[in-house]
Amino acid sequence: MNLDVLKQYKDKRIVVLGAGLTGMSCVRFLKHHQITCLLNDNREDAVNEQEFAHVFPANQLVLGMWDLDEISHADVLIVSPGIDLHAENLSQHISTYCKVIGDIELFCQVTAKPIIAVTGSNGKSTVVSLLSHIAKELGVNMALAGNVGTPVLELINADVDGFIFELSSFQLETLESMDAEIATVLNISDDHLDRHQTLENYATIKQKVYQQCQFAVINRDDRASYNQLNLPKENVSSFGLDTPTDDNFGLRNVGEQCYLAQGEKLIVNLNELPLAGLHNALNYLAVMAISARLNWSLADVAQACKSFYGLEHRCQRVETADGICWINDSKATNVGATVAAIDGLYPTLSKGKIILIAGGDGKGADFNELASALAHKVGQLITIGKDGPVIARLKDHSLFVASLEDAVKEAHAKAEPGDIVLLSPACASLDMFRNFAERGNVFVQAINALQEAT
Ligand code: UMA
Ligand code: ADP
Repeated sequence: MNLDVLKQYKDKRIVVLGAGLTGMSCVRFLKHHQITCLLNDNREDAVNEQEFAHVFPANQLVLGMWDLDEISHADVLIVSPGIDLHAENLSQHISTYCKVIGDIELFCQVTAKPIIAVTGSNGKSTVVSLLSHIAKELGVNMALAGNVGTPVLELINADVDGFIFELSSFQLETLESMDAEIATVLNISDDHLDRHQTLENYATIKQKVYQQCQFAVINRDDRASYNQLNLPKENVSSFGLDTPTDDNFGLRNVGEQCYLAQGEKLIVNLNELPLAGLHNALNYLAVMAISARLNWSLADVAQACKSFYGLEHRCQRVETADGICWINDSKATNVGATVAAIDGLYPTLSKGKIILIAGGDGKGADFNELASALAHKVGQLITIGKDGPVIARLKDHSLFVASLEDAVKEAHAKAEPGDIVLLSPACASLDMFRNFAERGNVFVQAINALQEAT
């Protein structure tokens, strides 16, 4: 670790914005290195003041409002990812001499260990969790952190050989010193446009990982995810659904069977892998490309993939005895994820229809990109939440209902054996729920309640 870097933070006015997981990890890290800071959160009850004073006696705490005086005099602002400096009108108070960073930047300034950085609009958590699972199966000691849940600084002292990071666009905004061993932007589709304004701006932020890595794994099917790439050819490998050339990754058909392949070499039959749908085939291919660069045996990697059954709330089947296939895809918080779920499930219908439950907070997305899938692959649309009425307008005979429980009741009334009822909201959950996990759990509970009642 390069702890000398931290000298620049000693005796500086440091303000940490946000007292959530990230903010608290920063305060703890700074305290560990005898660096004091002020923690500021505009929520009144963000932390217990007495407890904070006890654990961090040298630090100041300001809750319930932005401390504009401190912010405007700060030398360093460490900003939590959920805080939009523009929306909060904070940027106008930040001096031109102030360094604005995030927790990932602080981590990268200090660490010398290899980092695998994964970003993109969809599939990040699946890919990093799968990579972490494979590392364990292969006996490679790597820690998983970032947007997936554990703030990176919590693990900075971990006794590991390297880190697997899931990075969000919010975290990338304040990152400039990463030197990742491998980085990938899995894909780009509308997300967080309420914060990033345009898709171009969002794609540019995502591609910052390619300016801060030694080797890039790109999705050749999604030009917007790599159109700013500026690395020599030998430092790039690609994945896509077409037949791969050279040492790149893709799909190869042999008779009726479809294989993951590197160039001409077959790696594993897609049928042998647990995660269904072409979007997951892409996720597997990205993982293979990263693994190859790490010199992991692809046969061993394929074997390890067979024992990874996916994460909760991502196209997960809810067991029932009613002959209806209920699917919880609550983590589909943007249009791209919902289109991927519909496209992936539609070919599995032998008869019947898809009943889609969608809606919530669309974060400024353009829902028209759902129109084609709704028209051709969805039989009935039921919507909920803030943007439910807007989505309902995209399909005839749609229903807009007041709650997820009501949506489940309506879906049950309209469903016949052989149908799929898919909760894939294309929206964030925060207008109705604490998070996507609560939304998924409410969905499952409502299904179970119906099963008991009938
Ligand atoms: N806060 C304010 N004012 C604001 C916004 C937030 O004071 O305008 C305060 C809140 O009162 C709260 C704190 O900031 O006390 C929360 O900070 P935060 O929203 O940055 O959340 P953290 O708890 O630090 O969690 C963050 C990520 N959250 C977001 O990006 C919104 C977590 O990703 C991440 O797991 C965690 O850091 C560890 O790295 C969550 C997420 O929703 C899962 N990510 C988005 C996504 O996946 O789409 C990007
Ligand atoms: P993220 O961490 O990027 O949000 P997740 O792995 O949690 O990604 O998956 C989020 C949603 O996106 C789920 O609904 C999942 O089914 C869908 N999804 C997963 N991988 C992809 C992909 N490669 N392309 C499109 N959608 C995907």
